[in-house]
Amino acid sequence: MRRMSTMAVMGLGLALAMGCGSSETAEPVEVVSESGAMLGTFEPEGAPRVGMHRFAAHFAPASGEHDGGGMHGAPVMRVEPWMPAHGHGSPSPVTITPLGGPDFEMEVHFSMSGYWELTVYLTTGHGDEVFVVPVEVR
Ligand SMILES: [Cu+2]
Repeated sequence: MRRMSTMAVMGLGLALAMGCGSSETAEPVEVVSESGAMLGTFEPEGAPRVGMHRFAAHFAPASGEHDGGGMHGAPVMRVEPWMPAHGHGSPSPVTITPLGGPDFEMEVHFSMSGYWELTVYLTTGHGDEVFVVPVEVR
């Protein structure tokens, strides 16, 4: 009897968790590029889960200078997902949609839960920047 009620509670929790991702917090992650020159903001659309997951990406000079000098021309973004604990990437390429200037949308296929890193390569008129974005997938 006790076991039954525990199962029921677990089932309810699972149903709630699967029902609506938007009710959970999905904090934007801010990452400074390896050169220190730029700041990337990566905002998941709902808490990251196994399957396809969308993020908004925004880039700005890390110094806070307002000229946006790092973003001249049309910046190009490339993303490589990686799961360090298991030494594998994603089964599908990341879909990247440029939204103009420093804004992008990306869709990442997480094949399993756990800790992932998204290595983001941004090429601008001023050179290449690399960001390593930590993502906990449930
Ligand atoms: Cu894995």
